[in-house]
Amino acid sequence: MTQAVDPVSDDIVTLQTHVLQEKRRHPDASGTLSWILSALSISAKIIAAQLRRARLENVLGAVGTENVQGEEQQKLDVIANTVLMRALGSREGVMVLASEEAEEPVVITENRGDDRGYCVLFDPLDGSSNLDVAGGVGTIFSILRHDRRSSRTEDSVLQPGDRQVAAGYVLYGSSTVLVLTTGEGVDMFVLDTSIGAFIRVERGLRIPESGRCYSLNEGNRRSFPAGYCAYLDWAQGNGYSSRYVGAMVADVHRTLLKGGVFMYPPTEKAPSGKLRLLYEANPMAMLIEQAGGQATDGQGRILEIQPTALHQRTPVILGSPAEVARVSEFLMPAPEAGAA
Ligand code: AHM
Ligand code: MG
Repeated sequence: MTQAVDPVSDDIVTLQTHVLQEKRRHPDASGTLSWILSALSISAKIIAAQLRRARLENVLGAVGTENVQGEEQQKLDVIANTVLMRALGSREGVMVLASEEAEEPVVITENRGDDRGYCVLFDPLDGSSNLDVAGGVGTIFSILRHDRRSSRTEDSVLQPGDRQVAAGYVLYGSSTVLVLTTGEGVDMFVLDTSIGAFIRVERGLRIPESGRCYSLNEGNRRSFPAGYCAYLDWAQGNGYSSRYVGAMVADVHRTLLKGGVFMYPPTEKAPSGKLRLLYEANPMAMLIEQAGGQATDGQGRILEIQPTALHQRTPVILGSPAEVARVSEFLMPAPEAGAA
């Protein structure tokens, strides 16, 4: 017996159609955001194709240069960055582009004294140390409306994460998955390479309320603040599993779908953690909150942090609300002896 098809709930929706549908719900929108999302989608397809052929084309390994954070740049970091800069830089309405791979934001259009136009911030190829072993890597992006109050156009990128109008990531894994929020829930798309289109596979994605899994680099445990170690002792005593790819996009994607908690705590080497606020933590925090989860730096919501520098770092704890709440409890300072 063939299964009945419901033409409404079983409809085939590409990312492009999805974006047009969203725009139709906001008739006043200029359409600029749709153009930006389309540039991100094209970039993701190009990067996915490059990654698949990387070993064959001999573009694996380091370039021999370091980026602004003193990290060794992989050839594919540079390629992915160039693809995004080219695709986004020519889109009308893009005012500023900021990348993990570039020291300063790139101003495309100068401040015209209004709020029209957008800043797009991205980590072109996150987790790129996984490339040589064909592991999962990703692109992370954050979109802010231009802030006309900023004295210099490029300072417009320094807005707290709760001002993001859209955020998402692309996971280049066993399939290419794009996860997107425009502030009204989280939707997931998978690249159908045979037709070259992202197809929507999930609407209104919700993170599980809890999940018995933690994800962090336990090799750094000796230099974690005591609260994290106490949480790990608790989790291990309660039968939790550990999963860590070492690529934020892959680890956050698993956490989003299966539940649990992902963390990058402060360490001796990186006292503010390793992950960057503006183009790693903020977009992931927006996605996780939009899916019903929580994201904190151990003290408060990541999305409320006022940034002061493009490449600033922050500790990250994000995932299922019950698990983030539990980690936060372990991080609370013990009440002073004798306190009422
Ligand atoms: P990158 O942007 O230079 O690739 O670094 C960020 C990556 C994240 O994807 C991942 O969560 C983290 O670094 C892993 O760091 P570590 O190897 O210290 O566990
Ligand atoms: Mg990164």
